[in-house]
Amino acid sequence: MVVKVYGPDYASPKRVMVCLLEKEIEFETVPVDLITGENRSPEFMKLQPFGSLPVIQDGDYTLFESRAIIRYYAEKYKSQGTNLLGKTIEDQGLVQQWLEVEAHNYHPPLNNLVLHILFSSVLGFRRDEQVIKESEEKLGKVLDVYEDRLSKSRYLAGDFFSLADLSHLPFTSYLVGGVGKEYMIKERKHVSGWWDEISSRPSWQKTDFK
Ligand SMILES: N[C@@H](CCC(=O)N[C@@H](CS)C(=O)NCC(=O)O)C(=O)O
Repeated sequence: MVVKVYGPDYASPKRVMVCLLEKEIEFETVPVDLITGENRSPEFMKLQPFGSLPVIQDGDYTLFESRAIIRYYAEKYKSQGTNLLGKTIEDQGLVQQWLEVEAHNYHPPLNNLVLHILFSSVLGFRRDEQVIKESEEKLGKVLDVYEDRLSKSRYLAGDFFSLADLSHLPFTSYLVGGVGKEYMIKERKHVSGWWDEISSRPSWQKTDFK
Protein backbone atom coordinates (compact mmCIF):
# COMPACT_ATOMS: atom_id res chain seq x y z
CA MET A 1 0.00 0.00 0.00
CA VAL A 2 1.52 3.33 -1.10
CA VAL A 3 1.33 6.11 1.51
CA LYS A 4 -0.61 9.21 0.39
CA VAL A 5 0.79 12.56 1.53
CA TYR A 6 -1.58 15.54 1.28
CA GLY A 7 0.48 18.62 0.55
CA PRO A 8 2.97 18.54 -1.04
CA ASP A 9 4.19 22.06 -1.92
CA TYR A 10 4.37 23.43 1.61
CA ALA A 11 6.96 23.21 4.35
CA SER A 12 5.16 20.99 6.86
CA PRO A 13 4.33 18.27 4.29
CA LYS A 14 8.01 18.38 3.25
CA ARG A 15 8.95 17.43 6.82
CA VAL A 16 6.98 14.22 6.24
CA MET A 17 8.26 13.56 2.73
CA VAL A 18 11.92 13.90 3.67
CA CYS A 19 11.31 11.41 6.49
CA LEU A 20 9.61 8.92 4.13
CA LEU A 21 12.56 9.19 1.74
CA GLU A 22 15.06 8.57 4.57
CA LYS A 23 12.99 5.56 5.62
CA GLU A 24 12.70 4.30 2.02
CA ILE A 25 8.91 4.25 2.20
CA GLU A 26 7.03 4.58 -1.08
CA PHE A 27 4.55 7.46 -1.24
CA GLU A 28 2.45 9.51 -3.59
CA THR A 29 1.35 13.12 -3.14
CA VAL A 30 -2.12 14.63 -3.27
CA PRO A 31 -2.07 18.38 -4.06
CA VAL A 32 -4.10 20.64 -1.78
CA ASP A 33 -4.09 24.37 -2.60
CA LEU A 34 -4.05 26.60 0.50
CA ILE A 35 -4.36 29.77 -1.57
CA THR A 36 -7.73 28.78 -3.04
CA GLY A 37 -8.81 27.38 0.34
CA GLU A 38 -9.03 23.74 -0.74
CA ASN A 39 -7.93 22.87 2.79
CA ARG A 40 -11.25 24.24 4.09
CA SER A 41 -13.37 21.98 1.88
CA PRO A 42 -15.73 19.66 3.82
CA GLU A 43 -13.95 16.70 2.22
CA PHE A 44 -10.51 17.78 3.47
CA MET A 45 -11.84 18.83 6.89
CA LYS A 46 -13.01 15.24 7.37
CA LEU A 47 -9.36 14.18 7.20
CA GLN A 48 -7.93 17.16 9.16
CA PRO A 49 -10.50 19.00 11.29
CA PHE A 50 -8.19 22.05 11.65
CA GLY A 51 -7.70 22.37 7.88
CA SER A 52 -3.86 22.14 8.01
CA LEU A 53 -1.38 20.21 5.90
CA PRO A 54 0.00 17.58 5.99
CA VAL A 55 -2.20 14.55 6.38
CA ILE A 56 -1.17 11.03 5.47
CA GLN A 57 -3.33 8.09 4.55
CA ASP A 58 -1.78 4.68 4.87
CA GLY A 59 -4.40 2.15 3.87
CA ASP A 60 -7.31 2.98 6.14
CA TYR A 61 -5.07 4.70 8.71
CA THR A 62 -5.14 8.52 8.69
CA LEU A 63 -2.72 10.72 10.63
CA PHE A 64 -2.11 14.47 10.80
CA GLU A 65 0.47 16.71 12.54
CA SER A 66 3.81 16.47 10.75
CA ARG A 67 5.90 15.68 13.84
CA ALA A 68 3.48 12.95 14.94
CA ILE A 69 3.71 11.46 11.44
CA ILE A 70 7.53 11.43 11.36
CA ARG A 71 7.67 9.86 14.83
CA TYR A 72 5.17 7.22 13.68
CA TYR A 73 7.16 6.20 10.60
CA ALA A 74 10.55 6.35 12.32
CA GLU A 75 9.22 3.90 14.91
CA LYS A 76 7.16 1.70 12.56
CA TYR A 77 10.07 1.12 10.19
CA LYS A 78 12.85 1.26 12.79
CA SER A 79 15.14 -1.13 10.96
CA GLN A 80 14.45 0.13 7.42
CA GLY A 81 16.38 3.02 5.86
CA THR A 82 18.09 5.54 8.14
CA ASN A 83 17.69 4.98 11.88
CA LEU A 84 16.24 8.37 12.87
CA LEU A 85 15.56 7.60 16.52
CA GLY A 86 18.96 6.69 18.00
CA LYS A 87 20.18 3.30 19.20
CA THR A 88 20.29 3.60 22.96
CA ILE A 89 17.48 4.79 25.18
CA GLU A 90 19.65 7.78 26.15
CA ASP A 91 20.15 8.72 22.49
CA GLN A 92 16.42 8.35 21.94
CA GLY A 93 15.75 10.73 24.83
CA LEU A 94 18.05 13.32 23.27
CA VAL A 95 16.35 12.97 19.88
CA GLN A 96 12.98 13.62 21.51
CA GLN A 97 14.40 16.52 23.53
CA TRP A 98 15.73 18.32 20.43
CA LEU A 99 12.56 17.57 18.49
CA GLU A 100 10.65 19.36 21.24
CA VAL A 101 13.13 22.25 21.07
CA GLU A 102 12.54 22.49 17.32
CA ALA A 103 8.76 22.55 17.81
CA HIS A 104 8.57 24.91 20.79
CA ASN A 105 11.67 27.15 20.68
CA TYR A 106 12.90 27.22 17.08
CA HIS A 107 9.72 26.96 15.03
CA PRO A 108 7.49 29.72 16.53
CA PRO A 109 9.78 32.72 15.84
CA LEU A 110 10.83 31.26 12.49
CA ASN A 111 7.21 30.69 11.51
CA ASN A 112 6.47 34.35 12.31
CA LEU A 113 9.28 35.42 9.99
CA VAL A 114 7.99 33.15 7.23
CA LEU A 115 4.40 34.33 7.60
CA HIS A 116 5.18 38.05 7.84
CA ILE A 117 7.96 38.20 5.24
CA LEU A 118 6.82 35.64 2.70
CA PHE A 119 3.10 35.09 2.99
CA SER A 120 1.39 38.15 4.51
CA SER A 121 0.22 39.57 1.19
CA VAL A 122 -0.96 36.28 -0.27
CA LEU A 123 -2.73 35.36 2.98
CA GLY A 124 -4.19 38.86 3.28
CA PHE A 125 -2.82 40.22 6.55
CA ARG A 126 -0.57 43.15 7.40
CA ARG A 127 3.20 42.59 7.48
CA ASP A 128 4.21 43.65 10.99
CA GLU A 129 7.79 44.97 11.25
CA GLN A 130 7.72 44.77 15.06
CA VAL A 131 6.84 41.06 14.95
CA ILE A 132 9.65 40.54 12.42
CA LYS A 133 12.19 42.33 14.64
CA GLU A 134 11.18 40.49 17.82
CA SER A 135 11.04 37.12 16.06
CA GLU A 136 14.52 37.59 14.62
CA GLU A 137 15.85 38.41 18.10
CA LYS A 138 14.17 35.36 19.61
CA LEU A 139 15.39 33.07 16.85
CA GLY A 140 18.91 34.47 17.20
CA LYS A 141 18.95 33.49 20.88
CA VAL A 142 17.80 29.97 20.03
CA LEU A 143 20.51 29.74 17.36
CA ASP A 144 23.11 30.78 19.95
CA VAL A 145 22.10 27.74 22.00
CA TYR A 146 22.41 25.60 18.85
CA GLU A 147 25.85 27.04 18.14
CA ASP A 148 27.03 25.95 21.56
CA ARG A 149 25.46 22.49 21.22
CA LEU A 150 26.82 21.95 17.72
CA SER A 151 30.32 23.02 18.76
CA LYS A 152 30.34 19.87 20.89
CA SER A 153 28.21 17.50 18.83
CA ARG A 154 28.06 16.83 15.08
CA TYR A 155 24.26 16.67 15.07
CA LEU A 156 21.73 17.90 17.60
CA ALA A 157 21.18 14.60 19.42
CA GLY A 158 24.73 13.23 19.05
CA ASP A 159 26.98 11.91 16.31
CA PHE A 160 24.08 10.62 14.19
CA PHE A 161 21.50 12.30 11.93
CA SER A 162 18.06 11.99 13.49
CA LEU A 163 14.47 13.21 13.42
CA ALA A 164 15.65 16.20 15.46
CA ASP A 165 17.86 17.47 12.63
CA LEU A 166 15.41 16.43 9.92
CA SER A 167 12.58 18.40 11.47
CA HIS A 168 14.54 21.65 10.96
CA LEU A 169 14.92 21.23 7.19
CA PRO A 170 11.78 22.76 5.65
CA PHE A 171 11.49 25.99 7.60
CA THR A 172 15.26 26.64 7.74
CA SER A 173 15.18 26.34 3.98
CA TYR A 174 12.73 29.28 3.95
CA LEU A 175 15.00 31.21 6.34
CA VAL A 176 18.06 30.91 4.08
CA GLY A 177 15.91 31.30 0.94
CA GLY A 178 12.84 33.50 0.55
CA VAL A 179 12.98 35.02 4.03
CA GLY A 180 16.42 36.41 3.12
CA LYS A 181 18.11 35.81 6.47
CA GLU A 182 20.78 33.30 5.51
CA TYR A 183 23.27 35.35 7.56
CA MET A 184 21.58 34.07 10.75
CA ILE A 185 22.92 30.60 9.85
CA LYS A 186 26.17 31.65 8.15
CA GLU A 187 27.40 33.88 10.98
CA ARG A 188 27.36 30.90 13.36
CA LYS A 189 30.20 28.59 12.32
CA HIS A 190 28.90 25.33 13.77
CA VAL A 191 25.26 25.95 12.86
CA SER A 192 26.43 26.76 9.35
CA GLY A 193 28.43 23.53 9.02
CA TRP A 194 25.48 21.53 10.39
CA TRP A 195 23.07 23.21 7.97
CA ASP A 196 25.35 22.54 4.99
CA GLU A 197 25.57 18.91 5.99
CA ILE A 198 21.90 18.20 6.65
CA SER A 199 20.59 20.21 3.70
CA SER A 200 22.84 18.39 1.27
CA ARG A 201 21.39 14.98 2.13
CA PRO A 202 19.93 13.36 -1.01
CA SER A 203 16.54 13.00 0.70
CA TRP A 204 16.30 16.76 1.20
CA GLN A 205 17.70 17.62 -2.23
CA LYS A 206 14.91 15.52 -3.68
CA THR A 207 12.19 16.98 -1.44
CA ASP A 208 13.09 20.65 -1.73
CA PHE A 209 13.03 20.64 -5.51
CA LYS A 210 9.88 18.57 -5.94
N1 LIG B 1 1.47 21.67 13.56
C1 LIG B 1 1.08 21.42 12.20
C2 LIG B 1 1.18 22.71 11.43
C3 LIG B 1 0.86 22.52 9.99
C4 LIG B 1 0.81 23.83 9.21
O1 LIG B 1 0.92 24.93 9.76
N2 LIG B 1 0.65 23.66 7.91
C5 LIG B 1 0.51 24.79 7.03
C6 LIG B 1 1.29 24.51 5.75
S1 LIG B 1 3.02 24.49 6.06
C7 LIG B 1 -0.96 24.93 6.70
O2 LIG B 1 -1.60 23.97 6.36
N3 LIG B 1 -1.48 26.15 6.83
C8 LIG B 1 -2.84 26.45 6.54
C9 LIG B 1 -3.74 26.35 7.73
O3 LIG B 1 -3.31 25.82 8.78
O4 LIG B 1 -4.87 26.81 7.61
C10 LIG B 1 1.98 20.32 11.60
O5 LIG B 1 3.17 20.32 11.92
O6 LIG B 1 1.48 19.48 10.85
